[in-house]
Amino acid sequence: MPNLPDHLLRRFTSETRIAFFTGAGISAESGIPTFRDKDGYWSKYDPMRLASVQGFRADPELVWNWYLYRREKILSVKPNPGHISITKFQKLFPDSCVITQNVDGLHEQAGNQNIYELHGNIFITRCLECSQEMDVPIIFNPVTEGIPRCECGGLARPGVVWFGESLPMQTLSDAMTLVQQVDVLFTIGSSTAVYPAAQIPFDARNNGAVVIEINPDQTPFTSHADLAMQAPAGVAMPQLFEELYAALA
Ligand code: BV8
Ligand code: ZN
Repeated sequence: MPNLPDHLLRRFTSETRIAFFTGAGISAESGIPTFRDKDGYWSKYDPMRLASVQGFRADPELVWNWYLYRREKILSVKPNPGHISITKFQKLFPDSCVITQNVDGLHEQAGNQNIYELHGNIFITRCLECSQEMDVPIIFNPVTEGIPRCECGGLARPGVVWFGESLPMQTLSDAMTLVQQVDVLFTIGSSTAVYPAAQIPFDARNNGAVVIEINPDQTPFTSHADLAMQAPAGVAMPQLFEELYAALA
């Protein structure tokens, strides 16, 4: 049973401009917990304590322990068929881009190109005060070694965007410009709950793009999608790629 109905399949030619917008769900099949699923991070921890500047200043050791746990978890897994399908898609559509909320670097590890990390990267370490990137080990023990400090005296923090922080302006503006121009946007594994990133599928839709959602659950975007594939990314993406590959061959 093909996933793509004919009227959508016909929208794809070798010139089609495609963007892949992704959230934590695309990494779920690699074994990385999401945030809002029933066993996700936010079901166990308070996001404002672990993913905000205030939370970090209140207890930098707690926050570093969480991020170091996540860094080790990510280092122990690999990209899944969802990430790898994008690499295959990009062989057919070399100008396509990946706009991700994820900080795990799995898109890059899978060989994806033209990646826009809206929320930073968990393996980057920055100074809390001057934001300068710091060249320090990605794994350390905050209790026995203490938290590294910048030359300016500021504490090291993970190079991700926390709640209440603005997104990297150039990355966000480049991504928003691309979204104005795409013909097709796939929104994959995002709860479309966190703004301004969650605006992306809506903007694509408003600009006349075909938007295909891949998510086992419903989201606030589902009713706006041209096609909602309620399946895991690691299952749906390879199927979609095969269908398009056959149609374009
Ligand atoms: C900001 C840290 C302002 C990095 C994270 C209106 C407009 C603008 C802002 C706001 C607004 N209302 C509220 C805000 C504030 C806030 C916000 O949006 N809050 C929400 C909760 C209401 N936004 C912010 O604070 C942002 N900053 O607006 O600043 C500003 C402006 C100028 C100057 C100064 C300040 C910053 C947002 C970034 C927050 N950082 N984390 C990290 O540690 O990772 S948020 C965290 O959630 C992640 O970064 C992630 O990107 C984000 C979204 O989660 P998802 O990726 O969607 O993951 P989630 O678990 O939610 O969902 C997973 C989905 O996958 C589910 O739907 C599930 O069904 C599906 N799934 C599961 N398995 C699979 C699957 N799908 C496919 N296949 C599978 N196998
Ligand atoms: Zn500094």
